[in-house]
Amino acid sequence: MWLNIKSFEEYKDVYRQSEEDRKKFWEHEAGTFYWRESWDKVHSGGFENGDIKWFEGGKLNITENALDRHLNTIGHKTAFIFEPNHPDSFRRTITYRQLYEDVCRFANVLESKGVEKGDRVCIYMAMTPELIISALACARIGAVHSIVFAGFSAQSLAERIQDCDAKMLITNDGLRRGDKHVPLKDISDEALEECPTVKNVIVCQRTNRDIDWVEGRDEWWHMLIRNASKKHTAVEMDAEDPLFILYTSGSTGKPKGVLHTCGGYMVYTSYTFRNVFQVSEEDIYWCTADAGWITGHSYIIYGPLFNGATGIIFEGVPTYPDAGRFWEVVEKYEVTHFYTAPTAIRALMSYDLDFVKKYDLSSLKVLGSVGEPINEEAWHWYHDHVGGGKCPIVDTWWQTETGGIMISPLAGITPTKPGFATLPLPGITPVLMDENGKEIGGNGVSGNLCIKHPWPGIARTVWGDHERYLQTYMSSYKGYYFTGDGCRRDEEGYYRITGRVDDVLNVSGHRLGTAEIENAIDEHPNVVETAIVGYPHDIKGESIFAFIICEDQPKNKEDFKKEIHKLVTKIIGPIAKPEKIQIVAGLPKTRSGKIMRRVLRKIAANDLENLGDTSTLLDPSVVDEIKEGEAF
Ligand code: 6R9
Repeated sequence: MWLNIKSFEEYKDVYRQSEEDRKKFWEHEAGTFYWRESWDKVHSGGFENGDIKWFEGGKLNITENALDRHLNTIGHKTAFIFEPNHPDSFRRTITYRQLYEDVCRFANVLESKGVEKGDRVCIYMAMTPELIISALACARIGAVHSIVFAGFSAQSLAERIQDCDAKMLITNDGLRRGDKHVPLKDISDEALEECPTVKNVIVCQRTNRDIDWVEGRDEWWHMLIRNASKKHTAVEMDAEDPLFILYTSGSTGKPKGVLHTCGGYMVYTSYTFRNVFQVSEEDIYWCTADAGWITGHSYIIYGPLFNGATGIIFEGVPTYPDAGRFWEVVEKYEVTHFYTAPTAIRALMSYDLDFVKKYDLSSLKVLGSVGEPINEEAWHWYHDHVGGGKCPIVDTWWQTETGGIMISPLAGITPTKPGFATLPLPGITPVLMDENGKEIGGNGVSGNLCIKHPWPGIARTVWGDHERYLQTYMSSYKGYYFTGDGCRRDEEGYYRITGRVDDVLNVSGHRLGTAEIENAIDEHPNVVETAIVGYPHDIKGESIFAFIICEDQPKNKEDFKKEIHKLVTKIIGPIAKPEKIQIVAGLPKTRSGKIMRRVLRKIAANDLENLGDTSTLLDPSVVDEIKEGEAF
């Protein structure tokens, strides 16, 4: 029987057991899945050498656990409800059997196009069932999926395709998100000019707009699946074979392709989904994320399917056609579990409460939060007005690299506290580190958050750059995984994540590297150098501030800002546009040439009193000059 914790006492008990014998704990969890052959070794490797393996030698196909296994028991149960961008558009439900057949059909299509085990397939699609079918079909044939959020630019898409040498691209003609239209096929065409490895493009119809067509390369989804068989024998994978790559921003350089493998990721996402959300058979679970982010991978696609849950695939945005959209959907499908990001809550809080009150939200049992720290005001609004004061909030802390939820309340079981991710899941050992790289013991302390022991869901490498993997996560504190987050453990031992301590921004729950944005802005012919920092923002959590050194003073600042926005949108995507720009003569640099961002962050936040020690700067006078300048 798989683990399904039902009381706080049991949680504490299980946590203790997991600490006493980690291997036994995870082996038990893994034993609840269908494996074609059992593993030779539960676990090997560690953070010292970054050679972590789980369930090695075990043979499986993850889709047999997500789909085939359910056919005889819940084949007729709804796996997904698809809710389109506009409430009046065509919506549909898909049972587990239908999903299984669709995945098999598409797996056959992929194989007929020559995609083989280990090949990379890039998916750049609207939030529709076909996105999920594409990912699962890749997993079924052993191809590695790389889903790219359909808000990224052609250049970002091209970089991600090139980095992993993807052989195929699956996309839509276009998509609608709120009242915006995104021409996915045009963007793909532009990206593919730079991507010689892509031999086939499969286009799924969504907007029916005119698109260009490359004969011999492009094919329609609906034509290809027409005669494909609905039966497919899944390809056997080793537990440690790659499952997917997902690109995420780091503090330096271009985005990294975080790699997850089949066995460990399966065990971890399934276990965390079941215990955190406590979804039962009749429940309707809705995670509002996009499948282009890790939350979508783990808690729209994989975790819920392993557990036979009914989920919602939502194509839209919270404020279209109006700010009642989320609550309209909750009422319509009698959603029981609702999982979203603080930025969405804060955005909706700014509208009239009538948008919430208009709908019957009494079906809700559990609310979830993910992506960034949730401020107390948003927590209370969510709790009182959405949850009617009766639904526990699970504030789930985790990362692309962790594969699944790490620190979180178990719904209805762990006593919650606003702003706290509360306690680690059994099997996870968080530690706080001081500046000297030593563990900080006891409670009522703050430090950098590390994880002490490997868990099955941890990313195994950065695609094509294992050195960077070691450097980023395993070198700051030898023998530990470093999360990049700061954290406080209060008197009761509860964890509160305070935000990134590295050069990663979290804008509306999206991770962006400062270096990435700086590099994009530096492409402007009139820009000499840029320094990006984040500053607090009421809705986005954090917003982007650019300090720019120009060659010549721009004649018109507003025009300059527009040019910068256009450039950033082209190179990265609209989410990376700086909200504020200030033109400066110099940047505060240390003698070793590093930008002292701490000072710029204070200036951006208009906290000019406590700039701290600036004596180590090469030229401390630049700080005064920047303080006096004005942003636009
Ligand atoms: C799942 C996801 C990871 C970063 C992480 C942290 C922040 C995520 C949080 C949270 C406070 C929470 N973060 N969940 N901070 N409380 N409940 O968001 O992955 O996109 O990789 O971002 O997001 O800073 O390090 P990812």
